[in-house]
Amino acid sequence: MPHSHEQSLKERLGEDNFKKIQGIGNPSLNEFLVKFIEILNPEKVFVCTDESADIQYIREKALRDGEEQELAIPGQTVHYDNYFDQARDKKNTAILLPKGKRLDRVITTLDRETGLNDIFQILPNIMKGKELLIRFFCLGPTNSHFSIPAVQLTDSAYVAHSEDLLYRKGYQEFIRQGSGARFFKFIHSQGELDERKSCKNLDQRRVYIDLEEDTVYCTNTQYGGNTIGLKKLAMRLAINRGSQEGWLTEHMLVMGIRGPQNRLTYFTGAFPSLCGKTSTAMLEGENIVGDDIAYLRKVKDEVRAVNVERGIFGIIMGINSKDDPIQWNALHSPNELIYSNILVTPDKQAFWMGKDGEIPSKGYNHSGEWYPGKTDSTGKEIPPSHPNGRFTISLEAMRNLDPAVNDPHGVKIGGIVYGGRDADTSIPVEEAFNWSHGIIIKGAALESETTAATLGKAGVREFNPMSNLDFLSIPVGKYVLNNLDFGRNLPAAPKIFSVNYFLLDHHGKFLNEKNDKKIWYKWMELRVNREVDAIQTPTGRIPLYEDLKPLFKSILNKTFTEQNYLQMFTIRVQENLSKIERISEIYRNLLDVPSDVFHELDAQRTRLQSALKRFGKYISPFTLRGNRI
Ligand code: OXD
Ligand code: MN
Repeated sequence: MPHSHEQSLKERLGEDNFKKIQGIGNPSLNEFLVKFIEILNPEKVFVCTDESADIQYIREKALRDGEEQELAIPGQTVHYDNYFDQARDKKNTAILLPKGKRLDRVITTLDRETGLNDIFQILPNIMKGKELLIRFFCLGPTNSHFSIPAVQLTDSAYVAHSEDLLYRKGYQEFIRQGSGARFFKFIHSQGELDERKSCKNLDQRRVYIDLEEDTVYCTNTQYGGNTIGLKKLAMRLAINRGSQEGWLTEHMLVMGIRGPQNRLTYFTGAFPSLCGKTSTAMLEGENIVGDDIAYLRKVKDEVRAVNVERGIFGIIMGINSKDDPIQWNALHSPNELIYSNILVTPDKQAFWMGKDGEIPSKGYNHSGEWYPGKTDSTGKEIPPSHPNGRFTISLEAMRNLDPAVNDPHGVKIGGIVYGGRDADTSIPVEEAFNWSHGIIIKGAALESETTAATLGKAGVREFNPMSNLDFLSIPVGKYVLNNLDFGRNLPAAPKIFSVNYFLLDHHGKFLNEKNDKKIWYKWMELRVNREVDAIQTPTGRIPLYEDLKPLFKSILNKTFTEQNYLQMFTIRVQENLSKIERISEIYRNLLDVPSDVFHELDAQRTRLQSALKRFGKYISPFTLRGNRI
């Protein structure tokens, strides 16, 4: 390395840490480190390799610094974020846009120069008196054409520890990729902390994504969705890179569904946050590969997918022994895991909303000491745990982990599923007519009600194409085109489906129980393998009653009546037409929208209008029984 870099790094890092960086031998990494160590100006620097002693140092530091506290079950800790920093902060998260480039208004952007000026006012000396932790990870399996190395700079041992549970080790991967490695860079500082170890300067909370430099800056925030660089921040960088190279980064689970004779068919599934993605990936008896982010590539006419991560940053609310046996078991065994923003009782037991058992009468949570009826400064009652409280755990703690999870070639995808939180329009499961219908009508036209995973009001219906809108770093139209092109010329593209776990009846009651989703996946598995027929409707292909009934009986031991089927699978024509109008209007105002989007939307409208004339506003699935294919 140039003499000046070497000198500067040696001085700042000390002999041992310097050797670790020298071992990687990547000049752009050295340059990056020299620049930012100077700006952040920490008192100390620790370089973490893949060695267990280094990783242990980070775990212990999180406890020493009070960012985590130990719980009664060995290996478990709890962490708290600032009371007002409990979700992804969309308002202060921006893609930095170079002059002359355009992005849609639905994506928050900031002129690049303005953003960099702003962040470079906040960063100088932000780590004064603190220890900077430098960690190396790999997005996707190591030793694979999916692998993307990444370096994280942070002053939070909680962030560095979480990443250890969530991502594959990357120090060796940096070495393997050599000096040409195109790595992602993440710089995080939680800034000043108060006595409760929560961020003092939320007004300087920033998350800026610089696509030009593959770098993300993030300051004065603690919530994992804002700070764990490799999670939602890396997605923006990867979407941009994949768009240039012809592969996809999706907000998707990856899982294997078992069919007859133990056949395993892999699916990906896109759902907005807090809409059942993790609980789907955790279905008992099926195999999990990943629960949140997938890279998809075409290899020899097949769609192959990998889990970008190796752990779960899961939502804890609602997890109970009956509905979530796999997670329950992992949470009650001595596994290394970090809870965040839950209630901890005086005897160090973890409690969250929806857990089995009584609500404790006191404890400690994200608001400090907690008791039932406690209100916050706005007069709002504080629940025992935050609805977006989380648990961070390695997938290895899950007994349903798929053996192919680290396969450098990924798994072959047979089906792609899109789902949102939709009270009144989409039926529980439906297959698209073909790739383009699926990508546009099931994926690009997805709507979902907002949840506690982002700051702001929950329950508002929002456009969320492929459940990926929050993470897009390219125009929506271009993103949709990339998806269309991805499957266009494949001889056997994966089948595309929609699911809706949140459909209500006319009295506002959920039409499905939490575990009914298992049946939808079993049916999709049979469809992918061409073992059952379907009924053609104006919106897609739906299951036959005769196929669902035995699945409900044999898998859930439930009697699925004709009345259940009728209620769930009645096509709601008017609601679907209104949705087409809403979505068409949105796309008319977006950039670079491919004409296929309007063709598919128009064709769906025409089918629905003629069905409306013929059958009225609600079409019973029994009426359409003759359209069997
Ligand atoms: C997540 C999210 O944490 O999407 O996965 O918010
Ligand atoms: Mn997510």
